[in-house]
Amino acid sequence: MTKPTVYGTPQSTYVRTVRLLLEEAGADYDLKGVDIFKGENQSAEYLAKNPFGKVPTLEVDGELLYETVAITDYLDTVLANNKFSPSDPLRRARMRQIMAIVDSYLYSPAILSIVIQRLIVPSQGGTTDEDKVKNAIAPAKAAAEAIESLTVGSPYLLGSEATIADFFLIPVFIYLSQTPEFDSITAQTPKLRTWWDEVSKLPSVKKVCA
Ligand SMILES: N[C@@H](CCC(=O)N[C@@H](CS)C(=O)NCC(=O)O)C(=O)O
Repeated sequence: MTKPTVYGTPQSTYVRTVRLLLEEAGADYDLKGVDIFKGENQSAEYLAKNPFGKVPTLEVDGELLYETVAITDYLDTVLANNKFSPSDPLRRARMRQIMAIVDSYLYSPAILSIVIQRLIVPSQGGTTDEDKVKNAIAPAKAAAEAIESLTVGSPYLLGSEATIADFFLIPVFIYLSQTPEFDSITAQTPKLRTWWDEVSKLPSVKKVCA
């Protein structure tokens, strides 16, 4: 297998998900910048790699792969001997369930509404849309509480070993924990708080999410 190349913006949560797996697997890889803040993901060159203009895209052995679920599954298999996917069918299903909750119910309110309005908009000189933030708290809280009900919470979401589910949730928490809404969203999720205290100290997290 050739050295994998990840195309994407280093600040992207999904790019970070893929990089966390690569770092935890001890793999060598290249990161090629595609800056979503400058619209580089909409260039003809990038759309030829990923027709949806989303980051990340992975290139390996002349093949292009997009969608973080597919990329992480592939890398876990070829680079880590499935170390990050439980072999027990129910725990594996729980891992996929948490990943799907992050994708379908957490990412949008947490990142697209709260984080963008609280962190990105003001950093670009704009004014936070308080209504957008307010309306996103309940769905983000519901998603966090659903994950709470499925997690062990210490040290990793599903027990003693990190799984791909951890790599999906960590990048969202990195940003969300920097907003004032984090406390209310995680008020009823003590296991996730313990989990967050532990995983946020991992060297891979410090490296990828710095
Ligand atoms: N379903 C995609 C989602 C990836 C995604 O939403 N990436 C964001 C950055 S975190 C992106 O590319 N945003 C740029 C845009 O939507 O124009 C995946 O799993 O890879």
